[in-house]
Amino acid sequence: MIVSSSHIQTQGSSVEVLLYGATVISWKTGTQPVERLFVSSKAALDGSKPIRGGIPIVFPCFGAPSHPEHARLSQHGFARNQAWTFDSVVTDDGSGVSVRLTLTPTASIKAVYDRSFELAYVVTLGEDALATDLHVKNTSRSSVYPEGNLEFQALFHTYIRAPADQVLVFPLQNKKYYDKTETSEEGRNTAKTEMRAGVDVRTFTDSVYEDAAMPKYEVRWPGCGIEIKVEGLKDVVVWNPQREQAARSGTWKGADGALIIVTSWVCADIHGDRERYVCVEPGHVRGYVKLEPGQTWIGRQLLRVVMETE
Ligand code: TA6
Repeated sequence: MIVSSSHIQTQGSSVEVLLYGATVISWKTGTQPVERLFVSSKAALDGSKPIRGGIPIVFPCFGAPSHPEHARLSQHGFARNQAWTFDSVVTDDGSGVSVRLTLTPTASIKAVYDRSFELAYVVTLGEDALATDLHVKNTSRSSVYPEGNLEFQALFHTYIRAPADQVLVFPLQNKKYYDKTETSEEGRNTAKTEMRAGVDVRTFTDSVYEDAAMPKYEVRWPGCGIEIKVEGLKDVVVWNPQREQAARSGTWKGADGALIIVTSWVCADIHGDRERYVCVEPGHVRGYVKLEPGQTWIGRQLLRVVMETE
């Protein structure tokens, strides 16, 4: 289904964006140049399924749908598995080159989602920086409240190429988060407070930091660092599946009345290459953005290589 990709290059840096999902699948910087994003060796790049890597766009729902309007959608919504339309190349004042892609309700989207919207995605390549801006416009003409309202979640599911056993994410200390690795619903819905100065992903990590709203995050490992500045994105997710461990344990009464206690650990490397990336995902995923007819929302991340020793 991939129609084509858009490839822009400036001063050695380059970015490649597939029209499928408007997914950035490569961002290279420097004179080498060095690839800064991770795409799994198990990723399908033929449009058959969402790409495991790069920067998938999550819209209009994050994770399993929970809003009534999203009931027929799959995990992370539809933006990442639709063919977007190439709109234009925008060369700005020399600080970078931008491409603009758009997505409006297609027949396949309308079959599962009956809201009026227009998405525009602007990817801007600078010398050592990459910006991704998602514009969401409520194009409903309904003046009837609340039918015309658009309620959604949005997130950049950014896979940063880094050694998972050494990388740390700053600054999240004292931030409230929800731990999706908890095995109970109650555990997953109980807020925790981050005590660490730097968050690691040496073990299975799937943490949703609410209202982290930092002007910038830093992803650091020996010899390199990526800075992520955000606008309009109040939450951030840190994820690496490592060996997702599903503990199956419990106590059952055997036929003869004896107690049977079972504890088994199932390790699954279902994602592949887990040791070579960390996902740092700015978004609005706790609660919903609410747009009235005619309103537009913009979420932006600016990635920059801030430190590298040759
Ligand atoms: O952002 C973290 C997460 O929500 C994880 O829970 C995991 O599901 C990951 O996204 C990947 O989701 P995917 O649908 O791409 O397999």
